[in-house]
Amino acid sequence: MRVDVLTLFPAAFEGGPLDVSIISRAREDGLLDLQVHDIRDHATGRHRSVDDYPFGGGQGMVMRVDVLDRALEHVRDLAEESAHVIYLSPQGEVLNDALVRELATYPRLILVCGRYEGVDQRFVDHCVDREVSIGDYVLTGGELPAMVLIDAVTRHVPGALGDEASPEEESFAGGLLEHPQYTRPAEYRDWPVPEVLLSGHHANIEKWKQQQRLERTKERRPDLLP
Ligand code: 9WO
Repeated sequence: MRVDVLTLFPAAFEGGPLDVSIISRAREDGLLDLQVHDIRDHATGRHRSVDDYPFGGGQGMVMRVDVLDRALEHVRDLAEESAHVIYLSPQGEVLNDALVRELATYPRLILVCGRYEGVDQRFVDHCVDREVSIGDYVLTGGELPAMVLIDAVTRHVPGALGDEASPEEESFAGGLLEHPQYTRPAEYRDWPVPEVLLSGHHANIEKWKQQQRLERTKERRPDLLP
């Protein structure tokens, strides 16, 4: 999968979470081709400004539609594959497991990161395929949400998790939260491991795990239950 990012802060993507562990290996293996582009490269005029005052007044600055459109069309033309264009904003559809899986089926995504008070609505209306939020809070820009989206989607690119792991059989795949997990040492302070897990009785262990998943989901996330 190819992902292009449009941002005013390309440095935010260097030496961060996309440069370690599973995502780093997916990039080395050619499963994820991630390219980050500076929106300011497409600004014109003596001041190279990318933002301006909002029509109608109001606080702060808005990113200009002409600069964004030029940046997007330049990046779109860097590859042949058709691209699905996503703007990260709190006004978007909230990212969940189903949306992550859907986004992972596109051969190419272009992620646009806003700054300031947002982008000119004409850019969203005419250039963006979908607006995505990672949760109901406001940040200082779309860069961290873009990294979250890239991390979540890359895990679903075939081969990215290695041969053993599959994103099919994990939290949310079955619509429930995960059961609690324990490892050695079996004895530590007076903090016991649930006895059934040490019993070797596989049927009982599976029953316990399923019960834990149901109980936790009922307790913590009843909205996930059918
Ligand atoms: C800032 C602001 C300041 C004064 C009055 C109104 C205001 N609105 C905003 C604002 O929403 N700024 C956003 C910053 C504009 C788009 C990029 N920014 C952003 C994206 N913050 N949070 C996100 C985001 C994206 C996806 N999921 C969660 C949060």
